[in-house]
Amino acid sequence: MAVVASFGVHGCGGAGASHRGGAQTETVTDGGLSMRWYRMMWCRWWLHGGGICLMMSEAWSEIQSVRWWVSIFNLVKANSMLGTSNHSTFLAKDSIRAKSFTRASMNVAVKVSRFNDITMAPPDPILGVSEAFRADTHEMKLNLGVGAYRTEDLQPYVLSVVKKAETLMLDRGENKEYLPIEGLDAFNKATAELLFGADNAVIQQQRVATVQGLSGTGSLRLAAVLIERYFPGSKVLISSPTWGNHKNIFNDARVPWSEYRYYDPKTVGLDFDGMIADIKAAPEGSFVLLHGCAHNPTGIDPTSEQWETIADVIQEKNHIPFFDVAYQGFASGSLDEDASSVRLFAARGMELLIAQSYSKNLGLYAERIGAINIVCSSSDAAQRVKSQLKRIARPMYSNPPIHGARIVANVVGNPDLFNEWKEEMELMAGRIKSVRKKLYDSLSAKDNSGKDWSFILKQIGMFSFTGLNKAQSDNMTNKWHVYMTKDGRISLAGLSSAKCEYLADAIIDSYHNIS
Ligand code: PLA
Repeated sequence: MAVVASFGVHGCGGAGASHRGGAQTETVTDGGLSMRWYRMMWCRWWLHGGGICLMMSEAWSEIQSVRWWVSIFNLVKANSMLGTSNHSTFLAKDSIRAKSFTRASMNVAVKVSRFNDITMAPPDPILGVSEAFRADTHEMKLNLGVGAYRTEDLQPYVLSVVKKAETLMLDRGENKEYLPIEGLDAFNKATAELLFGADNAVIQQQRVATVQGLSGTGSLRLAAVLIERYFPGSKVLISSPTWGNHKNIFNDARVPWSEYRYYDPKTVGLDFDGMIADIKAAPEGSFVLLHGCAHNPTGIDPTSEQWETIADVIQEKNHIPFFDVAYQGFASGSLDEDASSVRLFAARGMELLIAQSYSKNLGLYAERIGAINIVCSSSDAAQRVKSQLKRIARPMYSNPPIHGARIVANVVGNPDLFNEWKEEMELMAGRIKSVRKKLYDSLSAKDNSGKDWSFILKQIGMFSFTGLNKAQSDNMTNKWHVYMTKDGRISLAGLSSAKCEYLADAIIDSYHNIS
């Protein structure tokens, strides 16, 4: 319920004559009835039955002035003539609540919001963690929720190649014209080549439809809409567990999904047999969502032999592979190695979808830069698919932002910057690997229970899936001020070597003392 203290109905009907500053009448059309009314700041009191309205003004001094009372009198007269007075359209509406107030009844203008049925949404399971972290004032607090890279001082990091590319762009005095719907050509070319390798047959034969997207999320969403539109009823198979937003993306695009087994808590590893069985059991022609590298949240990737078997089964069942590549270069430190799963499928001549993101590997989180690539069996099909992706993008956001696209195109297109980028990426990936090792060492040294923590070393990418349950994760946050997602995932990209021992204490306490 909103108390209508100030009726901000400007623009409804024509403005009436102004009596004096601050107290003016306006003609308002409401439900076909016209009435003259006073704009005021606090509230209106309607004296019951008398047809008189008493108004509070913005300023006490104004109420004391004779002219103000004259203007009130004029207003009331006008309202009576129009037959509105306190039987106005406001009173006729059930949105006015009457309250008894000594001898007079007070009608506080309270409006029932049209949005009343909208309930409060829960905080986002990942981005909501950062909000809670910001509100915490404890000096030892640690944000291991969102996967965002931090320096050893736990500060956000802007890559030096990004700064160099931005300087180049500024020197060139680039304009801010709209991009085409499909995005920046130079970016689309660079991103597809980075993914497949410039000499890949799919590029040479122009069989890839590439459209710039709003980072990984927006690119996934474009593909989801394409699936909903052109493969109605087809299911997307997603790993259990997966990045939480995958489900939201397919739900909102009205694409049915189901899960395939992926993580085995007993081995703290891949449930490969379960995964293969579930992909086999899915209806023919399903889309199989795969994490290209650095599976989120588990940090467990199939081996190259396992990837071959996954490709076999997908081919047998006529499924369509759909890769989410959000961490190219960030898992191993090598762009080519992290793209090997995608390239293996492309080399088999399969049609596939790949969403890319530059949030992590170029640290362009807020620039929202990524792409959707759809490999088709002919260049003709690729052109048609691209035209439909553009058609999906146009009513959603018209065309994508230019800044991040130019940064990527400049970094990838300039051999010096490209090499420098690879070095910086190795450094970032290396720092994450070193805190992973340090955390493992600290846990092993401090925990005398005999528990084997080596699974942490086997996981790759920015995350570690600790195996802590919700209650234990809550203890990490409530007692230790370590912010993490409730599925037990911690982002090692947000950890410094200096905090490894503290984190190990928190994990040991939560693991052993909370069930
Ligand atoms: N796909 C996967 C598997 C991801 O982990 C993320 C990001 C994305 C796509 C999308 O990122 P983008 O839209 O910025 O390109 N996952 C983060 C952030 C790093 C997030 O939840 O949005 C995470 O903490 O899981």
